[in-house]
Amino acid sequence: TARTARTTYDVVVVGAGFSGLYMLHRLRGLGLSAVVLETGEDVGGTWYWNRYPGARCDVESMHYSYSFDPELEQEWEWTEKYPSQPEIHAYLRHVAERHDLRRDIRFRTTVTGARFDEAAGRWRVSTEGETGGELEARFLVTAVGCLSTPKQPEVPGLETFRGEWYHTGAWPEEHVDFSGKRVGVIGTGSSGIQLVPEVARDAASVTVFQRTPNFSVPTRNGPIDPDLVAHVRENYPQIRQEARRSGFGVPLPPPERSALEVSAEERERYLHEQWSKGSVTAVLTSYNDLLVDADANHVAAEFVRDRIREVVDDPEVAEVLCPRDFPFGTKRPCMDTGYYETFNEDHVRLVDLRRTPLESVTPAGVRTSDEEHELDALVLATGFDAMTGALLGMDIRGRDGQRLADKCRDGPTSYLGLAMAGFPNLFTITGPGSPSVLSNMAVAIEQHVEWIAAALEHLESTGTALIEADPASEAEWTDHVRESAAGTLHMEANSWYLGANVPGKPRVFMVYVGGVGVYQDVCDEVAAAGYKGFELSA
Ligand code: NA7
Repeated sequence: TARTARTTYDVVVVGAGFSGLYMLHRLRGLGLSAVVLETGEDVGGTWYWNRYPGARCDVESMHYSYSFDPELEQEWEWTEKYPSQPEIHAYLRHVAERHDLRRDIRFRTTVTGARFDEAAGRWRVSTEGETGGELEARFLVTAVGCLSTPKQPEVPGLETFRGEWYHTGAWPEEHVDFSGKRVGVIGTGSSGIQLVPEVARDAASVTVFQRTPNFSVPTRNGPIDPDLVAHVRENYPQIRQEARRSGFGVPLPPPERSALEVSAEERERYLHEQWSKGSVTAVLTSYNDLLVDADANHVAAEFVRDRIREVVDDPEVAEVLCPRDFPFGTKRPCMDTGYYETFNEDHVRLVDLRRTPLESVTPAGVRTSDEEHELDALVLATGFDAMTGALLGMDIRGRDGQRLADKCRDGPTSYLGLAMAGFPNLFTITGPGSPSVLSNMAVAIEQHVEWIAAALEHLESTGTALIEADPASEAEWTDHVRESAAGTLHMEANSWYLGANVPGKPRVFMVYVGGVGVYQDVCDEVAAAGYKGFELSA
Protein backbone atom coordinates (compact mmCIF):
# COMPACT_ATOMS: atom_id res chain seq x y z
CA THR A 1 0.00 0.00 0.00
CA ALA A 2 1.00 3.61 -0.33
CA ARG A 3 1.26 3.84 3.43
CA THR A 4 3.76 1.04 3.88
CA ALA A 5 5.74 2.23 0.90
CA ARG A 6 6.58 5.38 2.78
CA THR A 7 10.21 5.48 3.93
CA THR A 8 10.77 8.97 5.34
CA TYR A 9 9.52 10.14 8.71
CA ASP A 10 10.21 12.74 11.31
CA VAL A 11 10.58 10.01 13.91
CA VAL A 12 11.16 6.26 13.88
CA VAL A 13 10.21 4.55 17.14
CA VAL A 14 11.50 1.04 17.86
CA GLY A 15 9.08 -1.12 19.83
CA ALA A 16 5.30 -1.15 20.34
CA GLY A 17 5.09 -1.83 24.06
CA PHE A 18 4.05 0.52 26.84
CA SER A 19 6.67 3.06 25.73
CA GLY A 20 6.33 2.95 21.98
CA LEU A 21 2.55 3.23 22.03
CA TYR A 22 2.52 6.34 24.17
CA MET A 23 5.45 7.86 22.26
CA LEU A 24 3.54 7.48 19.01
CA HIS A 25 0.49 9.13 20.53
CA ARG A 26 2.53 12.11 21.74
CA LEU A 27 4.38 12.48 18.45
CA ARG A 28 1.08 12.67 16.63
CA GLY A 29 0.01 15.35 19.05
CA LEU A 30 3.06 17.36 18.00
CA GLY A 31 2.11 17.00 14.34
CA LEU A 32 5.21 14.91 13.61
CA SER A 33 5.14 11.99 11.22
CA ALA A 34 6.12 8.81 12.99
CA VAL A 35 6.24 5.09 12.52
CA VAL A 36 6.69 2.36 15.11
CA LEU A 37 8.62 -0.75 14.11
CA GLU A 38 7.85 -3.89 16.05
CA THR A 39 9.20 -7.44 15.81
CA GLY A 40 6.07 -9.00 17.33
CA GLU A 41 2.77 -9.66 15.66
CA ASP A 42 0.89 -7.40 18.02
CA VAL A 43 1.31 -4.50 20.42
CA GLY A 44 2.36 -5.15 24.02
CA GLY A 45 6.13 -5.54 24.16
CA THR A 46 7.00 -7.28 27.42
CA TRP A 47 3.34 -8.16 27.80
CA TYR A 48 3.22 -9.62 24.34
CA TRP A 49 6.28 -11.87 24.73
CA ASN A 50 5.99 -12.96 28.36
CA ARG A 51 2.76 -14.91 28.07
CA TYR A 52 3.88 -17.82 30.23
CA PRO A 53 1.42 -19.30 32.72
CA GLY A 54 1.25 -17.11 35.82
CA ALA A 55 2.80 -14.02 34.22
CA ARG A 56 1.69 -11.07 36.26
CA CYS A 57 2.82 -7.55 37.08
CA ASP A 58 4.02 -6.89 40.61
CA VAL A 59 2.66 -3.34 40.60
CA GLU A 60 -1.03 -3.03 41.47
CA SER A 61 -3.44 -2.72 38.56
CA MET A 62 -4.68 0.72 39.56
CA HIS A 63 -1.12 2.08 39.39
CA TYR A 64 0.26 0.11 36.46
CA SER A 65 -1.48 2.03 33.73
CA TYR A 66 -1.27 5.21 31.70
CA SER A 67 -2.30 8.46 33.30
CA PHE A 68 -2.40 10.48 30.08
CA ASP A 69 -5.97 9.54 29.22
CA PRO A 70 -8.18 10.56 32.16
CA GLU A 71 -11.29 9.00 30.63
CA LEU A 72 -9.55 5.70 30.12
CA GLU A 73 -8.42 5.52 33.72
CA GLN A 74 -12.02 6.09 34.81
CA GLU A 75 -13.44 3.54 32.39
CA TRP A 76 -11.00 0.66 32.36
CA GLU A 77 -12.07 -2.23 34.59
CA TRP A 78 -9.22 -4.18 36.15
CA THR A 79 -10.45 -7.43 37.60
CA GLU A 80 -7.63 -8.29 39.99
CA LYS A 81 -5.48 -6.47 42.50
CA TYR A 82 -2.38 -7.35 40.44
CA PRO A 83 -2.91 -7.52 36.69
CA SER A 84 -2.21 -10.75 34.79
CA GLN A 85 -0.42 -10.74 31.46
CA PRO A 86 -3.64 -11.35 29.46
CA GLU A 87 -5.30 -8.40 31.14
CA ILE A 88 -2.38 -6.01 30.61
CA HIS A 89 -2.13 -7.15 27.03
CA ALA A 90 -5.86 -6.53 26.54
CA TYR A 91 -5.40 -3.07 28.06
CA LEU A 92 -2.56 -2.18 25.69
CA ARG A 93 -4.54 -3.51 22.73
CA HIS A 94 -7.41 -1.34 23.83
CA VAL A 95 -5.16 1.72 24.04
CA ALA A 96 -3.93 1.01 20.52
CA GLU A 97 -7.53 0.85 19.23
CA ARG A 98 -8.79 3.76 21.25
CA HIS A 99 -6.08 6.07 19.95
CA ASP A 100 -6.02 4.53 16.50
CA LEU A 101 -2.32 3.71 16.83
CA ARG A 102 -2.11 0.59 14.71
CA ARG A 103 -2.10 2.38 11.39
CA ASP A 104 1.38 3.70 12.18
CA ILE A 105 2.83 0.49 13.56
CA ARG A 106 4.61 -2.00 11.33
CA PHE A 107 4.51 -5.42 12.92
CA ARG A 108 6.81 -8.36 12.11
CA THR A 109 9.48 -5.80 11.39
CA THR A 110 12.80 -5.92 13.22
CA VAL A 111 15.24 -3.05 13.35
CA THR A 112 18.66 -4.54 12.70
CA GLY A 113 20.62 -1.31 12.74
CA ALA A 114 20.58 2.44 12.39
CA ARG A 115 23.25 4.77 11.11
CA PHE A 116 23.43 8.49 11.65
CA ASP A 117 24.09 10.18 8.33
CA GLU A 118 25.97 13.29 9.41
CA ALA A 119 25.77 15.09 6.08
CA ALA A 120 22.00 14.73 5.92
CA GLY A 121 21.45 14.99 9.68
CA ARG A 122 19.25 11.91 9.52
CA TRP A 123 19.04 8.41 10.86
CA ARG A 124 19.01 5.61 8.29
CA VAL A 125 17.26 2.65 9.85
CA SER A 126 17.66 -0.85 8.46
CA THR A 127 14.95 -3.39 9.00
CA GLU A 128 14.22 -7.01 8.36
CA GLY A 129 10.87 -8.67 8.09
CA GLU A 130 7.54 -7.89 6.60
CA THR A 131 8.24 -4.31 5.65
CA GLY A 132 11.96 -4.71 5.24
CA GLY A 133 14.31 -2.17 3.76
CA GLU A 134 15.65 1.15 4.88
CA LEU A 135 13.72 4.00 6.47
CA GLU A 136 15.00 7.45 7.24
CA ALA A 137 14.08 9.80 10.02
CA ARG A 138 15.30 12.94 11.73
CA PHE A 139 14.90 11.32 15.13
CA LEU A 140 15.27 7.79 16.40
CA VAL A 141 13.57 6.75 19.64
CA THR A 142 14.23 3.35 21.16
CA ALA A 143 11.31 1.97 23.12
CA VAL A 144 12.77 -1.50 23.40
CA GLY A 145 12.20 -2.18 27.08
CA CYS A 146 14.68 -3.26 29.72
CA LEU A 147 14.05 -7.01 29.79
CA SER A 148 13.49 -7.92 26.15
CA THR A 149 16.37 -10.12 25.06
CA PRO A 150 15.91 -13.61 26.53
CA LYS A 151 18.99 -15.22 28.00
CA GLN A 152 19.57 -18.93 27.48
CA PRO A 153 21.19 -21.00 30.21
CA GLU A 154 24.89 -21.60 29.65
CA VAL A 155 24.53 -25.36 29.28
CA PRO A 156 25.13 -27.46 26.21
CA GLY A 157 22.69 -29.80 24.57
CA LEU A 158 19.42 -27.88 24.34
CA GLU A 159 19.21 -28.63 20.61
CA THR A 160 19.36 -32.36 21.35
CA PHE A 161 16.35 -32.37 23.69
CA ARG A 162 13.56 -34.57 22.33
CA GLY A 163 10.79 -32.88 24.29
CA GLU A 164 9.39 -29.37 23.87
CA TRP A 165 11.13 -26.41 25.40
CA TYR A 166 10.11 -22.80 25.99
CA HIS A 167 11.70 -19.61 27.28
CA THR A 168 9.35 -17.61 29.50
CA GLY A 169 10.29 -14.42 27.65
CA ALA A 170 9.34 -15.77 24.22
CA TRP A 171 6.30 -17.87 25.02
CA PRO A 172 4.23 -19.16 22.09
CA GLU A 173 0.80 -17.78 21.35
CA GLU A 174 -0.86 -21.18 21.23
CA HIS A 175 -1.88 -22.72 24.54
CA VAL A 176 0.85 -24.96 25.92
CA ASP A 177 -0.62 -28.03 27.55
CA PHE A 178 1.50 -29.53 30.31
CA SER A 179 -1.12 -31.95 31.58
CA GLY A 180 0.28 -35.36 32.33
CA LYS A 181 3.80 -34.24 31.45
CA ARG A 182 7.06 -34.31 33.37
CA VAL A 183 8.15 -30.68 33.29
CA GLY A 184 11.52 -29.22 34.24
CA VAL A 185 11.95 -25.53 35.07
CA ILE A 186 15.39 -23.92 35.08
CA GLY A 187 15.52 -20.59 36.90
CA THR A 188 13.94 -19.21 40.05
CA GLY A 189 13.68 -15.48 39.42
CA SER A 190 10.34 -13.69 39.11
CA SER A 191 9.36 -15.64 36.00
CA GLY A 192 10.11 -19.08 37.42
CA ILE A 193 8.50 -18.24 40.74
CA GLN A 194 5.29 -17.12 39.00
CA LEU A 195 5.22 -20.04 36.62
CA VAL A 196 5.98 -23.02 38.87
CA PRO A 197 2.67 -23.10 40.83
CA GLU A 198 0.69 -22.80 37.58
CA VAL A 199 2.56 -25.60 35.86
CA ALA A 200 2.32 -27.79 38.96
CA ARG A 201 -1.46 -27.63 38.65
CA ASP A 202 -1.51 -29.64 35.40
CA ALA A 203 1.80 -31.43 35.12
CA ALA A 204 2.44 -35.00 36.19
CA SER A 205 5.62 -33.78 37.87
CA VAL A 206 7.61 -30.58 38.14
CA THR A 207 11.35 -30.48 38.75
CA VAL A 208 12.63 -27.04 39.67
CA PHE A 209 16.32 -26.50 38.99
CA GLN A 210 17.48 -23.78 41.34
CA ARG A 211 20.90 -22.19 41.27
CA THR A 212 20.24 -19.16 43.47
CA PRO A 213 17.15 -18.92 45.65
CA ASN A 214 15.47 -15.51 45.60
CA PHE A 215 13.31 -13.67 48.12
CA SER A 216 9.62 -13.70 47.34
CA VAL A 217 6.68 -11.98 48.98
CA PRO A 218 3.14 -13.37 48.61
CA THR A 219 0.95 -11.09 46.48
CA ARG A 220 -2.30 -11.96 48.23
CA ASN A 221 -3.83 -11.35 44.86
CA GLY A 222 -7.55 -11.58 44.34
CA PRO A 223 -10.51 -9.77 42.81
CA ILE A 224 -9.91 -6.04 42.93
CA ASP A 225 -11.60 -4.28 45.84
CA PRO A 226 -14.42 -2.07 44.45
CA ASP A 227 -13.95 0.43 47.28
CA LEU A 228 -10.30 0.80 46.38
CA VAL A 229 -11.24 1.31 42.73
CA ALA A 230 -13.76 4.00 43.65
CA HIS A 231 -11.29 5.73 45.93
CA VAL A 232 -8.45 5.67 43.40
CA ARG A 233 -10.68 6.84 40.57
CA GLU A 234 -11.91 9.76 42.62
CA ASN A 235 -8.39 10.76 43.51
CA TYR A 236 -6.47 9.73 40.43
CA PRO A 237 -4.74 13.04 39.67
CA GLN A 238 -3.38 13.30 43.18
CA ILE A 239 -2.46 9.60 43.39
CA ARG A 240 -0.62 9.74 40.06
CA GLN A 241 1.23 12.79 41.28
CA GLU A 242 2.27 10.99 44.48
CA ALA A 243 3.52 8.06 42.43
CA ARG A 244 5.56 10.37 40.25
CA ARG A 245 7.09 12.07 43.27
CA SER A 246 7.93 8.80 45.04
CA GLY A 247 11.03 6.64 44.93
CA PHE A 248 9.58 3.46 43.44
CA GLY A 249 6.77 4.99 41.37
CA VAL A 250 3.99 3.81 43.62
CA PRO A 251 2.09 6.06 46.02
CA LEU A 252 3.56 4.89 49.30
CA PRO A 253 4.85 7.26 51.97
CA PRO A 254 8.65 7.19 52.22
CA PRO A 255 9.87 5.31 55.30
CA GLU A 256 11.22 7.51 58.05
CA ARG A 257 12.67 5.09 60.57
CA SER A 258 15.73 2.92 60.60
CA ALA A 259 15.19 -0.76 61.25
CA LEU A 260 17.84 -0.47 63.92
CA GLU A 261 16.21 2.25 65.96
CA VAL A 262 13.22 0.18 67.03
CA SER A 263 13.02 -2.84 69.30
CA ALA A 264 13.12 -6.37 67.91
CA GLU A 265 9.49 -6.90 68.96
CA GLU A 266 8.36 -3.70 67.29
CA ARG A 267 10.23 -4.64 64.11
CA GLU A 268 8.70 -8.09 64.04
CA ARG A 269 5.23 -6.62 64.50
CA TYR A 270 5.69 -3.99 61.82
CA LEU A 271 7.30 -6.34 59.29
CA HIS A 272 4.35 -8.70 59.73
CA GLU A 273 1.99 -5.81 59.11
CA GLN A 274 3.83 -4.84 55.91
CA TRP A 275 4.13 -8.49 54.85
CA SER A 276 0.38 -8.96 55.18
CA LYS A 277 -0.22 -6.19 52.59
CA GLY A 278 1.02 -8.47 49.81
CA SER A 279 3.42 -5.99 48.30
CA VAL A 280 7.15 -6.31 48.02
CA THR A 281 7.45 -2.54 47.96
CA ALA A 282 5.62 -2.36 51.28
CA VAL A 283 8.20 -4.72 52.77
CA LEU A 284 11.13 -2.92 51.14
CA THR A 285 9.91 0.42 52.43
CA SER A 286 9.26 -0.81 55.97
CA TYR A 287 12.41 0.98 57.03
CA ASN A 288 14.60 3.55 55.35
CA ASP A 289 17.86 1.65 55.55
CA LEU A 290 17.09 -1.82 54.24
CA LEU A 291 19.02 -1.21 51.03
CA VAL A 292 21.95 0.65 52.57
CA ASP A 293 22.70 -0.93 55.95
CA ALA A 294 23.76 -4.56 56.12
CA ASP A 295 22.47 -5.04 59.68
CA ALA A 296 19.11 -3.51 58.89
CA ASN A 297 18.88 -5.63 55.79
CA HIS A 298 19.75 -8.76 57.72
CA VAL A 299 16.71 -8.22 59.93
CA ALA A 300 14.39 -8.11 56.91
CA ALA A 301 16.14 -11.00 55.18
CA GLU A 302 15.85 -13.17 58.27
CA PHE A 303 12.19 -12.22 58.54
CA VAL A 304 11.55 -13.45 54.99
CA ARG A 305 13.54 -16.64 55.57
CA ASP A 306 11.36 -17.33 58.62
CA ARG A 307 8.27 -17.01 56.47
CA ILE A 308 9.72 -19.57 54.02
CA ARG A 309 10.47 -21.94 56.91
CA GLU A 310 6.91 -21.49 58.13
CA VAL A 311 5.35 -22.48 54.82
CA VAL A 312 7.59 -25.29 53.59
CA ASP A 313 6.97 -28.57 55.42
CA ASP A 314 10.31 -30.25 54.77
CA PRO A 315 12.96 -28.32 56.73
CA GLU A 316 15.72 -29.34 54.34
CA VAL A 317 13.80 -28.11 51.32
CA ALA A 318 13.00 -24.92 53.20
CA GLU A 319 16.69 -24.26 53.85
CA VAL A 320 17.54 -24.79 50.17
CA LEU A 321 14.82 -22.25 49.30
CA CYS A 322 16.19 -19.66 51.76
CA PRO A 323 18.26 -17.01 49.98
CA ARG A 324 21.57 -16.26 51.66
CA ASP A 325 23.91 -15.14 48.89
CA PHE A 326 22.82 -11.54 48.72
CA PRO A 327 20.94 -8.95 50.80
CA PHE A 328 17.14 -8.76 50.60
CA GLY A 329 15.98 -6.57 47.73
CA THR A 330 19.32 -6.33 45.94
CA LYS A 331 18.29 -8.81 43.32
CA ARG A 332 14.85 -7.91 42.12
CA PRO A 333 12.64 -9.46 44.83
CA CYS A 334 9.79 -11.58 43.52
CA MET A 335 6.09 -11.66 44.22
CA ASP A 336 4.33 -14.99 44.09
CA THR A 337 1.07 -16.81 44.46
CA GLY A 338 1.69 -20.05 46.29
CA TYR A 339 5.30 -20.56 45.22
CA TYR A 340 6.72 -21.92 48.46
CA GLU A 341 3.54 -23.92 49.15
CA THR A 342 4.04 -25.77 45.85
CA PHE A 343 7.09 -27.53 47.29
CA ASN A 344 4.80 -29.31 49.77
CA GLU A 345 3.21 -31.22 46.90
CA ASP A 346 4.46 -34.72 46.24
CA HIS A 347 4.94 -34.27 42.52
CA VAL A 348 7.12 -31.15 42.87
CA ARG A 349 10.81 -31.55 43.44
CA LEU A 350 13.53 -28.98 44.09
CA VAL A 351 16.99 -29.66 42.69
CA ASP A 352 19.76 -27.62 44.28
CA LEU A 353 22.19 -26.82 41.47
CA ARG A 354 24.68 -25.53 44.01
CA ARG A 355 25.04 -29.05 45.32
CA THR A 356 24.58 -30.90 42.05
CA PRO A 357 25.43 -28.53 39.18
CA LEU A 358 23.69 -28.54 35.85
CA GLU A 359 25.83 -30.31 33.29
CA SER A 360 23.81 -30.57 30.13
CA VAL A 361 20.48 -30.90 28.47
CA THR A 362 20.24 -34.40 27.01
CA PRO A 363 17.77 -35.91 24.53
CA ALA A 364 15.84 -37.31 27.49
CA GLY A 365 16.00 -34.41 29.91
CA VAL A 366 18.47 -32.57 32.10
CA ARG A 367 21.66 -33.97 33.51
CA THR A 368 23.00 -32.75 36.82
CA SER A 369 26.26 -33.96 38.33
CA ASP A 370 24.53 -36.89 40.07
CA GLU A 371 21.52 -37.78 37.96
CA GLU A 372 19.71 -37.59 34.64
CA HIS A 373 16.25 -36.09 35.14
CA GLU A 374 13.88 -37.41 32.49
CA LEU A 375 11.52 -34.75 31.18
CA ASP A 376 8.82 -34.29 28.55
CA ALA A 377 9.05 -30.52 28.57
CA LEU A 378 11.55 -27.94 29.72
CA VAL A 379 10.93 -24.33 30.67
CA LEU A 380 13.80 -21.86 30.65
CA ALA A 381 13.02 -19.13 33.14
CA THR A 382 16.60 -17.98 32.81
CA GLY A 383 16.06 -14.25 32.46
CA PHE A 384 17.29 -11.60 30.08
CA ASP A 385 20.28 -9.67 28.85
CA ALA A 386 18.80 -6.76 30.77
CA MET A 387 19.00 -3.01 30.14
CA THR A 388 21.32 -3.18 27.14
CA GLY A 389 20.51 -6.46 25.34
CA ALA A 390 17.93 -5.08 22.95
CA LEU A 391 19.58 -1.68 22.56
CA LEU A 392 23.03 -3.01 21.71
CA GLY A 393 21.55 -5.91 19.77
CA MET A 394 20.83 -3.38 17.04
CA ASP A 395 23.84 -2.16 15.12
CA ILE A 396 23.47 1.53 15.99
CA ARG A 397 26.17 3.82 14.65
CA GLY A 398 26.57 7.47 15.50
CA ARG A 399 29.04 10.15 14.43
CA ASP A 400 32.12 8.89 12.58
CA GLY A 401 30.46 5.50 12.31
CA GLN A 402 31.02 4.81 16.00
CA ARG A 403 29.14 1.70 17.11
CA LEU A 404 27.01 2.06 20.21
CA ALA A 405 28.12 -1.41 21.28
CA ASP A 406 31.75 -0.24 21.18
CA LYS A 407 30.98 2.90 23.10
CA CYS A 408 29.32 0.77 25.79
CA ARG A 409 32.04 -1.89 25.90
CA ASP A 410 32.94 -1.07 29.52
CA GLY A 411 29.31 -0.57 30.48
CA PRO A 412 26.65 1.76 29.15
CA THR A 413 27.16 5.51 29.41
CA SER A 414 24.26 7.85 29.02
CA TYR A 415 23.11 11.36 29.84
CA LEU A 416 20.05 10.91 32.07
CA GLY A 417 19.42 7.48 30.57
CA LEU A 418 17.88 9.40 27.70
CA ALA A 419 20.64 10.30 25.26
CA MET A 420 24.23 9.50 24.35
CA ALA A 421 27.14 11.67 23.24
CA GLY A 422 28.07 11.02 19.64
CA PHE A 423 24.55 9.87 18.83
CA PRO A 424 22.60 12.99 17.87
CA ASN A 425 18.80 12.89 17.76
CA LEU A 426 18.68 9.49 19.44
CA PHE A 427 16.50 9.10 22.52
CA THR A 428 16.34 5.95 24.65
CA ILE A 429 13.14 5.47 26.63
CA THR A 430 14.02 3.87 30.00
CA GLY A 431 17.60 3.58 28.83
CA PRO A 432 20.48 2.52 31.06
CA GLY A 433 21.14 5.23 33.64
CA SER A 434 17.46 5.99 34.24
CA PRO A 435 15.44 4.67 37.21
CA SER A 436 13.32 2.46 34.89
CA VAL A 437 13.22 -1.04 36.37
CA LEU A 438 13.84 0.19 39.91
CA SER A 439 10.40 1.74 39.80
CA ASN A 440 6.92 1.28 38.43
CA MET A 441 7.73 1.12 34.72
CA ALA A 442 4.45 2.77 33.75
CA VAL A 443 5.47 5.87 35.68
CA ALA A 444 9.07 5.82 34.43
CA ILE A 445 7.88 5.43 30.84
CA GLU A 446 5.35 8.26 30.92
CA GLN A 447 7.91 10.62 32.39
CA HIS A 448 10.44 9.77 29.68
CA VAL A 449 7.95 9.97 26.84
CA GLU A 450 6.70 13.33 28.05
CA TRP A 451 10.22 14.66 28.48
CA ILE A 452 11.19 13.55 24.96
CA ALA A 453 8.00 15.01 23.50
CA ALA A 454 8.68 18.34 25.22
CA ALA A 455 12.26 18.32 23.94
CA LEU A 456 11.06 17.71 20.38
CA GLU A 457 8.52 20.46 20.72
CA HIS A 458 11.28 22.80 21.87
CA LEU A 459 13.48 21.83 18.93
CA GLU A 460 10.65 22.34 16.47
CA SER A 461 9.64 25.71 17.87
CA THR A 462 13.22 27.01 17.90
CA GLY A 463 14.12 25.66 14.48
CA THR A 464 16.80 23.41 16.01
CA ALA A 465 17.80 20.44 13.88
CA LEU A 466 20.11 18.56 16.20
CA ILE A 467 20.26 17.70 19.87
CA GLU A 468 23.18 15.79 21.31
CA ALA A 469 24.40 15.07 24.82
CA ASP A 470 27.72 16.71 25.73
CA PRO A 471 30.42 14.15 26.52
CA ALA A 472 31.10 15.90 29.83
CA SER A 473 27.45 15.82 30.93
CA GLU A 474 27.20 12.22 29.91
CA ALA A 475 30.32 11.32 31.90
CA GLU A 476 29.09 13.23 34.93
CA TRP A 477 25.66 11.56 34.89
CA THR A 478 27.15 8.12 34.32
CA ASP A 479 29.46 8.65 37.31
CA HIS A 480 26.53 9.84 39.37
CA VAL A 481 24.51 6.72 38.50
CA ARG A 482 27.39 4.45 39.44
CA GLU A 483 28.28 6.36 42.62
CA SER A 484 24.66 6.37 43.77
CA ALA A 485 24.58 2.60 43.53
CA ALA A 486 28.01 2.27 45.13
CA GLY A 487 26.55 3.59 48.38
CA THR A 488 23.99 0.78 48.50
CA LEU A 489 23.89 -2.94 49.18
CA HIS A 490 22.92 -3.46 45.53
CA MET A 491 26.58 -3.94 44.72
CA GLU A 492 26.67 -7.15 46.73
CA ALA A 493 24.32 -9.15 44.51
CA ASN A 494 25.12 -10.84 41.22
CA SER A 495 22.04 -9.23 39.74
CA TRP A 496 20.97 -8.40 36.23
CA TYR A 497 21.04 -4.72 37.31
CA LEU A 498 24.80 -5.23 37.36
CA GLY A 499 24.93 -7.33 34.22
CA ALA A 500 26.18 -10.17 36.42
CA ASN A 501 23.76 -12.74 34.98
CA VAL A 502 25.35 -12.62 31.53
CA PRO A 503 28.85 -14.10 31.29
CA GLY A 504 31.36 -11.54 30.06
CA LYS A 505 29.09 -8.53 30.51
CA PRO A 506 30.87 -5.63 32.27
CA ARG A 507 29.96 -5.45 35.93
CA VAL A 508 28.44 -1.99 36.08
CA PHE A 509 25.28 -0.90 37.86
CA MET A 510 23.01 0.16 35.00
CA VAL A 511 20.02 1.67 36.79
CA TYR A 512 19.67 4.97 38.66
CA VAL A 513 18.86 4.24 42.30
CA GLY A 514 17.89 7.83 43.21
CA GLY A 515 14.17 7.22 42.67
CA VAL A 516 11.73 8.50 40.07
CA GLY A 517 10.79 11.67 41.97
CA VAL A 518 14.36 12.92 42.38
CA TYR A 519 15.15 11.90 38.83
CA GLN A 520 12.18 13.76 37.39
CA ASP A 521 13.39 16.94 39.09
CA VAL A 522 16.79 16.57 37.45
CA CYS A 523 15.23 16.04 34.02
CA ASP A 524 12.89 18.98 34.48
CA GLU A 525 15.74 21.26 35.54
CA VAL A 526 17.74 20.27 32.48
CA ALA A 527 14.79 21.15 30.23
CA ALA A 528 14.01 24.39 32.06
CA ALA A 529 17.62 25.52 31.64
CA GLY A 530 17.29 25.22 27.86
CA TYR A 531 18.43 21.59 27.74
CA LYS A 532 21.50 22.06 29.85
CA GLY A 533 24.18 19.51 29.06
CA PHE A 534 22.97 19.06 25.49
CA GLU A 535 24.34 20.72 22.43
CA LEU A 536 21.60 22.15 20.25
CA SER A 537 22.41 23.20 16.73
CA ALA A 538 20.58 24.49 13.72
P1 NA7 B 1 15.96 -13.51 36.46
O1 NA7 B 1 15.45 -12.78 37.62
O2 NA7 B 1 17.23 -13.05 35.84
O3 NA7 B 1 16.07 -15.03 36.88
C1 NA7 B 1 16.73 -15.97 36.07
C2 NA7 B 1 16.88 -17.25 36.84
O4 NA7 B 1 17.50 -18.22 35.99
C3 NA7 B 1 17.78 -17.12 38.05
O5 NA7 B 1 17.28 -17.94 39.06
C4 NA7 B 1 19.12 -17.65 37.53
O6 NA7 B 1 19.96 -18.16 38.52
C5 NA7 B 1 18.64 -18.76 36.63
N1 NA7 B 1 19.64 -19.12 35.64
C6 NA7 B 1 20.11 -18.36 34.63
N2 NA7 B 1 21.05 -19.02 33.93
C7 NA7 B 1 21.18 -20.22 34.53
C8 NA7 B 1 21.98 -21.35 34.29
N3 NA7 B 1 22.86 -21.36 33.29
N4 NA7 B 1 21.86 -22.40 35.12
C9 NA7 B 1 20.97 -22.38 36.11
N5 NA7 B 1 20.17 -21.35 36.40
C10 NA7 B 1 20.28 -20.28 35.62
O7 NA7 B 1 14.88 -13.54 35.26
P2 NA7 B 1 13.29 -13.54 35.36
O8 NA7 B 1 12.78 -13.73 33.99
O9 NA7 B 1 12.81 -14.45 36.39
O10 NA7 B 1 12.93 -12.11 35.85
C11 NA7 B 1 13.43 -10.96 35.18
C12 NA7 B 1 12.71 -9.74 35.65
O11 NA7 B 1 11.41 -9.68 35.04
C13 NA7 B 1 12.39 -9.68 37.10
O12 NA7 B 1 13.46 -9.32 37.86
C14 NA7 B 1 11.25 -8.68 37.15
O13 NA7 B 1 11.75 -7.38 37.07
C15 NA7 B 1 10.51 -9.00 35.92
P3 NA7 B 1 21.13 -17.19 39.17
O14 NA7 B 1 20.38 -16.22 40.03
O15 NA7 B 1 21.81 -16.51 38.00
O16 NA7 B 1 22.01 -18.11 39.89
